[in-house]
Amino acid sequence: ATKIDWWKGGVIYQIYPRSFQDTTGDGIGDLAGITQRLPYVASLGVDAVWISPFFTSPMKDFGYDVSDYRGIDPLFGRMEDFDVLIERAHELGLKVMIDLVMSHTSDQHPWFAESRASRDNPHADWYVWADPKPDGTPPNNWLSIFGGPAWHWDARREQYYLHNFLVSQPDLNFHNPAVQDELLDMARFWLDRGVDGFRLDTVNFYFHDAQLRDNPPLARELRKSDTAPAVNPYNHQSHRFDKSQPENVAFLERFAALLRGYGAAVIGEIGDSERALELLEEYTGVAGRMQMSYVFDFLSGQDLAATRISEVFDTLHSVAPNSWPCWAMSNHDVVRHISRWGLSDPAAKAYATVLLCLKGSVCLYQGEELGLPEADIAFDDLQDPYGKEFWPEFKGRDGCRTPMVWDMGVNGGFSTAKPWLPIPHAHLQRTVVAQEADAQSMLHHYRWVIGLRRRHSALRGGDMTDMCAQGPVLTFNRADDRQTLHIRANLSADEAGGLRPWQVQIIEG
Ligand code: ISL
Repeated sequence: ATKIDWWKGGVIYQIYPRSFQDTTGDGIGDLAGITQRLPYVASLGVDAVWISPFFTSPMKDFGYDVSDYRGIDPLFGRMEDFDVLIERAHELGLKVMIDLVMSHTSDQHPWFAESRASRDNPHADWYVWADPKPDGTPPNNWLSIFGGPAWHWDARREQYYLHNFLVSQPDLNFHNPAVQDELLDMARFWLDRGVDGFRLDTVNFYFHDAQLRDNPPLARELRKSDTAPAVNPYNHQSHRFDKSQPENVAFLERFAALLRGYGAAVIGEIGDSERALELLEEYTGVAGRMQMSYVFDFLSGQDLAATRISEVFDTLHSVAPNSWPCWAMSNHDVVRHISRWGLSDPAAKAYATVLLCLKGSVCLYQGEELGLPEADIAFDDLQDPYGKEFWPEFKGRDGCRTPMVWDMGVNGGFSTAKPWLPIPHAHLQRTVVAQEADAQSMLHHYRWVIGLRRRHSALRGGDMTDMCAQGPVLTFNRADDRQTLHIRANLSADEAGGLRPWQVQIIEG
């Protein structure tokens, strides 16, 4: 049997640093807090952590707007804290993946400060600048994911710059080789500090159409349930990124070559794309430009029926047969799946079991293992700029970003100070300490099913065959050269196919 790489079929635990553990008493989590809680993470049996951005940032998008890629934001600590975190993680057998946001920087980044100062400075061409149309309007019809045009007028340069997200997140010009070289150097910097891999934010957004052509009309009706968060009246033109991107493939190959030298892995986030599955194959298929791709199939929708799961894998089988996806049901951008799908505890347990039996890698989002529901955040407490823009149709992403609840201490043991987002009372019924003491808890269930996956090579790396949905009953097999497992899951609250409500049967043989 060939050696299976750690990431292949691995379970990756996503940590949102602002909300994991505060050690400084400012109501915001930090790196020392993550280190303090690593034994808990290791106790879950996961292979790796993915830590959302902790780099120097004005925090307009809570770290997804970086102003120094090689610095730690003082809110989160210092470089020494990061070195300790890595060392401790490795002692515990955990890999560390960090989140690189390379598509754009903060407008506070020194590169952008210089770039906007004139049209002929060393960084003049590091961002995407364009002249207005003769009538003064933006160069084309591109729209920002976070609302409004994707172009912002800069009075000093008398040009527009491109931003796919916030105005304060100017888009780096990947067509400029100097930009690519610098970003590769930056990745090398973190590899040398010992990280085991990266989550690449918005990997399909790196390159823009160099000819700045208008987007074509909509290829299909925007279905509100398609993307998550569900309601964004402006993002319907983001399919400009779906054009084939030979330049991106070339860049990812350079990135892959760098990683090979370190044995590191990447998981690229393919977002807002109608061609997500084609890109999945292009990036993670036989050519191996990335190890894994983060896909959104289970991060959206009003429910997750057995039929939808089998449809996803049918499509995957025909469109991206050699790909290696990374599945997730929750993350820091979408409504927690317990609330999104209105799941009872038995239902949430069944979905966890199914998720961890699927072929691919799996990302779990902090608090998911506690069965935390989405928090209801009042407008006055709102922090997310995306939410402020679209309230009340879309309430933003704060509801899934509230702090972890550890024990019955003040603020659930998260912080001695008022947390940056309020902790819902309902969450305090579901603390780690309370669930450790209850053999039937969600936490114990996650630990059990993660352990099951660890102990069965077929669940981690085996083939997946014969997937089929009959009504609410999903069946499939996982097999490698050592074992075969038959999985039957009743994804409904009624008896079906001889299974109790929400029962999942895993039979070896
Ligand atoms: O959340 C989404 C649903 O519409 C996606 O479109 C999301 O905006 C996209 O996948 C990019 O997300 C990532 O980059 C953003 C950042 O705000 C998100 O937190 C991050 O996950 C910009 O850097």
